[in-house]
Amino acid sequence: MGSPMRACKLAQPFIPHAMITFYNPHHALHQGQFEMFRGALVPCHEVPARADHVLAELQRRHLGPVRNPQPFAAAALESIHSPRYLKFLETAWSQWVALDPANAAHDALPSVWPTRGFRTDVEPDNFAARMGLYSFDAGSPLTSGTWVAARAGAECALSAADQIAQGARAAFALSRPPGHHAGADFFGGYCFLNNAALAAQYLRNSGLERVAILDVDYHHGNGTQAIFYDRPDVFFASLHGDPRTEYPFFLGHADETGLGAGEGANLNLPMPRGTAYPEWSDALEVALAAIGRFGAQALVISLGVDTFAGDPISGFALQSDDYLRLGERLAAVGLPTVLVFEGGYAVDAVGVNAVNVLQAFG
Ligand code: B3N
Ligand code: ZN
Repeated sequence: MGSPMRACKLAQPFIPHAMITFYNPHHALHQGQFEMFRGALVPCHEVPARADHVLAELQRRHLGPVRNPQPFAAAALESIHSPRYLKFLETAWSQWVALDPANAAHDALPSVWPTRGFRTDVEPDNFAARMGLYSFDAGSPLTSGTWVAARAGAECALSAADQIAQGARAAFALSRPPGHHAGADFFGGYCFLNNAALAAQYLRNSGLERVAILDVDYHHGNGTQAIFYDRPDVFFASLHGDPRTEYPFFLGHADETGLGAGEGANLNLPMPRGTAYPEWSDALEVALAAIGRFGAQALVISLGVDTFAGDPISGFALQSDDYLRLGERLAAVGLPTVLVFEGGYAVDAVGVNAVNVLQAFG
């Protein structure tokens, strides 16, 4: 008797319960040229090759199926982001080129922002002013393909969350551009749509009452924190470089514990430059214990691997093997888990490091 399984034509070896990956087929449409650093334009660190390396390593190790994301209605993005911000992102490139056709040759970067005492309720007509209204740094170039790439990246996170809602143990969103710095109505830190927040909200909407987000990227996930700061139903825990010295500088201190109904549902564990796995994993245990006390029914991991010792823009000292230990530890939590790709700029190592987490997760 032939089984239905034998009739299937599998592109990859069949591995029972293998983690599914949702890969953004449009990610390379977002390819910034330069970011501002210390007064100069330097080549972007957040490059398409990052995701290409992760995909290649996944395929080299035959770590489960890789699928394109499914499409989602606008309401899915509006569950986290404001309609006026989404409209801006969708139309920004055509507005930029309409200013001057020559603009098509280079990316749009903000240069003016509303700081304390300025108004943000009135959307300016001026394009540069709108860029500033909807951003917080000059390191995140907006390109011709940013909207299409960011939307498909968000759909990877939503598709991964949908797998969990349907009973899968784990799913990986190979999203690019990353997301955890993006707020409800602002971009920055190479991020435009908050993929992890969208996944967490999707899980809430699918009936789970308590969801935890654990952010292990080197940089504090200021956007994710801001989105859920006053909410008791989504716990946010973050391990990151101390914002007194590390980007994004203005959020991520240990005394940020949540607001109002969300008091107690935010945990920041900042650490000094040079932190290596022994101390870092102590903080991981603190975060996991808090997530356990919260009673999370599912976990979303903001999986940045810019904690790697060789990362060119970060300051921790994790080694490639440490990501195997991280994956094992996350699996031991025993919760349905969405893993969402965030930072990691040591391009030659990013595939090995990210896939070490996934392989050890099992
Ligand atoms: O921190 C930087 C930065 C540091 C070093 C650089 N070199 C050595 C040229 C260049 C830039 N820039 C601020 C923007 C950092 C965005 C981080 C995005 C991220 O990974 N978030 O998780
Ligand atoms: Zn990062």
